[in-house]
Amino acid sequence: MPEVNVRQYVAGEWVAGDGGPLERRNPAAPAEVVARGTVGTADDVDRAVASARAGQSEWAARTSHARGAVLQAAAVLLAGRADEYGSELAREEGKTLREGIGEVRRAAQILDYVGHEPDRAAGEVFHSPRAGERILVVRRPVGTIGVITPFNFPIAIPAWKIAPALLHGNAVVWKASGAVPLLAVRLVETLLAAGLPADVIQLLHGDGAAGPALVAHPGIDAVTFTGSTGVGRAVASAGAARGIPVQAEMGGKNAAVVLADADLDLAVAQVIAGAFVSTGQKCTATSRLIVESAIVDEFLARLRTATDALTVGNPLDPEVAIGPLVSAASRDAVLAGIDTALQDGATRVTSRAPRLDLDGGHFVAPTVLDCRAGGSEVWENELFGPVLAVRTAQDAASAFAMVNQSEFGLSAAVFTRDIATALTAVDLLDVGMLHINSETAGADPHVPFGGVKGSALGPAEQGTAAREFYTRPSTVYLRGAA
Ligand code: UN1
Repeated sequence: MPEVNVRQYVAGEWVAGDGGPLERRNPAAPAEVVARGTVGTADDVDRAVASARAGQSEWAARTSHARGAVLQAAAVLLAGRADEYGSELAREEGKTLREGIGEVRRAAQILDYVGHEPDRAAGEVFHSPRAGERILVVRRPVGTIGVITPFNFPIAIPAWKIAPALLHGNAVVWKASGAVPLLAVRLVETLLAAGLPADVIQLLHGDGAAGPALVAHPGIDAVTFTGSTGVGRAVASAGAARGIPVQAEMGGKNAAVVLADADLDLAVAQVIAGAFVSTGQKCTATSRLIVESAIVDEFLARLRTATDALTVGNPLDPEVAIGPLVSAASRDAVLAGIDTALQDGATRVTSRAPRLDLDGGHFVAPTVLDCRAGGSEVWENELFGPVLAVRTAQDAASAFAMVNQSEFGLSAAVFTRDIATALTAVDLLDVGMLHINSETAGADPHVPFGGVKGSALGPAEQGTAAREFYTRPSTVYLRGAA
């Protein structure tokens, strides 16, 4: 496929960024350039914010149903291009074609769900202690929202931030990850083709100056961010210094607990999906496995067989289950993390050597590490790759305590056939999302998505929860004049 010249969308025009070159190569075959352009600068941010602010009030003055109709139309357009954009996504990001197409469809589903928000309840009505009065709580737009998105879901995460921001009457200045500029262009093109007014969305590229400039800009009224915990906290402190709300979705070290009474076939399949799909590059990926001691030998044997059977390679090949890491730097960091764990006493459960040299791509074989005798670093810290660290617990109670011994609290999975054990997990686990008998990853558009502890700051995303962040309440004491 030819390389695409990716531009920014600023003040109603597709323009080159003022910054240095941006070049995105296929992580499975780095000789191939997928997209080329230039990155955004603080000047680009200035122009984008000014344009967004100029357009916001007119957009907010439209009915909510009119705004929703634009999102619904965008959903239809996006679904119609799912194969094409999904293939671009796979070439740009490295996840498999099936996942790439699935992600574009998912983005369409999110736009459609949010596009129907006007048909849902819009606020609350309270009684008043005073005769002849009602008290309404209505929701008003926040203003102009800075949106900062990661590489790993190039269109689904942007959709779940941008759609509710727009629906609730805000304008958006979006700084996309420099690793996935092409899908960012596709989403903006789709929204414009669906009838979104030009100045309500602005797109900036790159991982340089634009992000910090956006967060610091006095014209930005709130920032939503997904990425690492380190950057998320920096964004949150910059936001706090300016007195604006920040929503940050950050790291995870998500555990799957497999208890002795679990359906082991189900558990193996789901743990593998959680740990290795998207090459482990999901904040919701399973990166810790806690197995009840009584079944650890059997479970690890099954896990090893199934993991060894996963085909790694070109994500466009339908036989391939696991694509490359997003970059050479990520691959090197993941390989270094594995080495450190092995030097520290962990042992490799899987047969394949982690380093895989295929077409010069950034591949790492899916790797399971037995961390019973060492490897606390890989047990505690997010590697963001296809690496699963394993420890054992004597019983459910100690397994649940281990889940909670983490600075993170995004998602967890518990595999058991005992409903009482499952309900205990519901009560005890400090996570934003708990899966009973399914993998740790995944997020439906109509329910809250979020974490606790080091995994998140601010209100949850998606579903009706999104309204918390993208609106501000206004309490109205309503009386007649008489
Ligand atoms: C999913 O589990 O399907 O960055 C979505 C991430 C999360 C999204 C996960 N914010 O991986």
